[in-house]
Amino acid sequence: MSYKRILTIQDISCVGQCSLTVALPIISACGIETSVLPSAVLSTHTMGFTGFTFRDLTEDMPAICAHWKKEGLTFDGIYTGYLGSAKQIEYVKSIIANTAAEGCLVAIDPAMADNGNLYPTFDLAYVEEMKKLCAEADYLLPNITEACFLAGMDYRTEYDRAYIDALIAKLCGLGAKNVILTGVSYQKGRTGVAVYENGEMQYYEHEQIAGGIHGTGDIYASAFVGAKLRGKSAYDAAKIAADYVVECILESRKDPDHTYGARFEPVLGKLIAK
Ligand code: PXL
Repeated sequence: MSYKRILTIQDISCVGQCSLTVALPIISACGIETSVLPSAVLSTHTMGFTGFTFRDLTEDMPAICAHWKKEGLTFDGIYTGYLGSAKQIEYVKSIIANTAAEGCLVAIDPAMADNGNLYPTFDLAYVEEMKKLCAEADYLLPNITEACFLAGMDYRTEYDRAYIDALIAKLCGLGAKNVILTGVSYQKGRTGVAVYENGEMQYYEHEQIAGGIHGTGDIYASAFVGAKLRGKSAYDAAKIAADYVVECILESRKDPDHTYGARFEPVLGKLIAK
């Protein structure tokens, strides 16, 4: 397996176990050089904390991209998550155009919504821009809420296979080549991932652990990207990431007061082993 370098573009939430503070250690643990481009710096993430600071780094992006271009730096993978502004999406597309190595894997986690609602810093104008970024995705990794915003479909908590198929068809209509849809639950107590790749749908189901923990979407996407870049199939990477998230949640449950993020660190060894 050749040594690979990935670029991940998402925010630094200084405290909160999400975005870059999760992606950098997890992808590095997968044995991949991980370059970072912070989209914004926040004192904490935006869910459950109030009064967080927010420094948008949109205007730093063109010069960073120009420097990388001058140095001839390219990436074998580019993975985007929570971004700082709608305008930033234009710059992110330019970074992909200018720094993707041949065969570069582009993974887009729309990271903008959950449980039927957009996160506090986003609006429908951002959703419109995110739709355009979907066209760049070799792998689009939304949860159901994000998929609904992007697809323009109603958010439902109970649904059938036809609803999931319709969501995924609309995401492919935006230009996403393959879709990994998380949080797909067809029966109580169980949840899973719909893996749509090369026109074929597969589903991996596992135990659902009650009570939401923040940041698990970021853990999921990071583990998926790490496993995929290490040569796993999309289905195997989706399964490895799902099992890892379950391990992280079980680990976090040891302290019921620790709800702002998942304790992914003590179980990194299990991910590495896979
Ligand atoms: O986990 C997604 C995420 C990333 N970054 C910030 C967030 C959130 C979700 O709320 O607030 C700043």
